[in-house]
Amino acid sequence: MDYNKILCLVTGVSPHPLVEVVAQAVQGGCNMVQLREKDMDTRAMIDEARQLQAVLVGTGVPLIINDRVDVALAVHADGVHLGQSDMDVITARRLLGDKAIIGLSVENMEQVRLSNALPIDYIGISPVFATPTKTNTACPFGLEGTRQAVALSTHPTIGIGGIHLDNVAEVMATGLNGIAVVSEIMNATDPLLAAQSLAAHLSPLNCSSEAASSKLSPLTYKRVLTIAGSDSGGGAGIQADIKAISACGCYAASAITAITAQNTMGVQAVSPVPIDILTGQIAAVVEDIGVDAVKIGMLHSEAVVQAVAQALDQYGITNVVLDPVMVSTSGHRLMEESAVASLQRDLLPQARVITPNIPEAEILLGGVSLQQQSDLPIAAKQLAERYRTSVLLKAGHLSEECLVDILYDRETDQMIELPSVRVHTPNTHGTGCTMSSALAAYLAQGYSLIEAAHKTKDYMNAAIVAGAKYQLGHGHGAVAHFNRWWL
Ligand code: TZP
Ligand code: MG
Repeated sequence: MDYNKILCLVTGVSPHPLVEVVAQAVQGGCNMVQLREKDMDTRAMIDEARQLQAVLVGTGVPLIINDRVDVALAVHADGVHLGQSDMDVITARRLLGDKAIIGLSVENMEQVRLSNALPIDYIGISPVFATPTKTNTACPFGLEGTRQAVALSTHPTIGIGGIHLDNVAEVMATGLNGIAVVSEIMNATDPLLAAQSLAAHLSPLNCSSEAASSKLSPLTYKRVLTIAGSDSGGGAGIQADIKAISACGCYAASAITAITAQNTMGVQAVSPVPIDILTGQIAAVVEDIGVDAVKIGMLHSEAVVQAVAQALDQYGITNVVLDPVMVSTSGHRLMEESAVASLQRDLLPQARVITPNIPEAEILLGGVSLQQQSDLPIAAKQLAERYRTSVLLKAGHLSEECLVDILYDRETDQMIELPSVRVHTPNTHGTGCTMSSALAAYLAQGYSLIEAAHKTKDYMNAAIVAGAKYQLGHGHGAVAHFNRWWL
């Protein structure tokens, strides 16, 4: 997370429906959303958090939950914002893990000083000015107090309280890394315009103070390389991978193994890319751009499998998600018979996690038959042992209405369930490519395998549900990778 120009929308009373105002605020440039509900039942708040997640999925905008660590845990939110009388940040950090964003409100200089030693990601300087939105606040910092707090803090700083369009410029000139607002956006006639107008003041170039510029650093991406085949139809393969990786917040690079003539109806032709061009693409990306994770999809022949195995070895790449693509949903063979043995011997053990569907798992286990849900955990563990890798086994080929994908995490010896309700839609082309790419994107961002799997499943569900509303081609359409429902 880059804290240099945070514009955080904190939810509150509004004349607009909540999801609409949040969607518009994000479109206008809000890059953090904090759900703040002081008097809501737990169940309703979880529900509301999920609605906001559906709005935010694919935008890269984190959802932070005010005060309620339980709600944040329940929905796998990106973090929490805690006040001085909420759960202490050390306990919250233990419960939420290293990757969670934890913000802490500070109300005076002593609290700023103490916060410097705490495991938090930012402080909320609260309030900058007195505000009718929250009346039980401490004495406002004012501009001079905010400047001093910014200078004292070793954490990124976000100001809140009484910040409006007419004072945002002087507020940002104190050196704050960002601002949080309720009423300026929630009460605006046009929330998109309000967010846009505030965002225009947040360019780092406008932060003139030394404190702010000392915290400025060039933005960096988390980078995912996908090694896979091209799908001219855009729903699967490299094209789906690039969309999913981007939607999940990473920079996508590609090495194409084969070119297919393909659409929603099926695969009409496959032409392999020469091996030296494949290895050339991998070298070009790794040696210049670098990679934080690699996703591997369609590998057409034994020579391709060997070339990829060798490249992973040569560059010491271990954060690898391997989707053992063998047959397309339309029944077209995408991997030559001879390549399968080589994949099993030389490549699967180099993956951090493999993502087979049931027919692929049956082949990889030497022809067993997986008939029902209860077979899947056993199969996942057997695959993990046989190929020395973690396994995300997808349940989609079973006939159940409730689909429970299984993750066996070999790193921590844990088996977890990833449930979802089956969506009745023909638009399932590319789900495997999309899912493995999303998983690689979350692993690139440093999430643990289990956290990444939960986030991937949430993203997939939203992409399938959103994709079901569209008609594309005459066969199996694609999922909606960029699930911004207002577009
Ligand atoms: N915490 C300190 S002030 C405040 C909160 C939640 C309310 C800020 O609201 P507004 O409308 O942006 O002044
Ligand atoms: Mg609180």
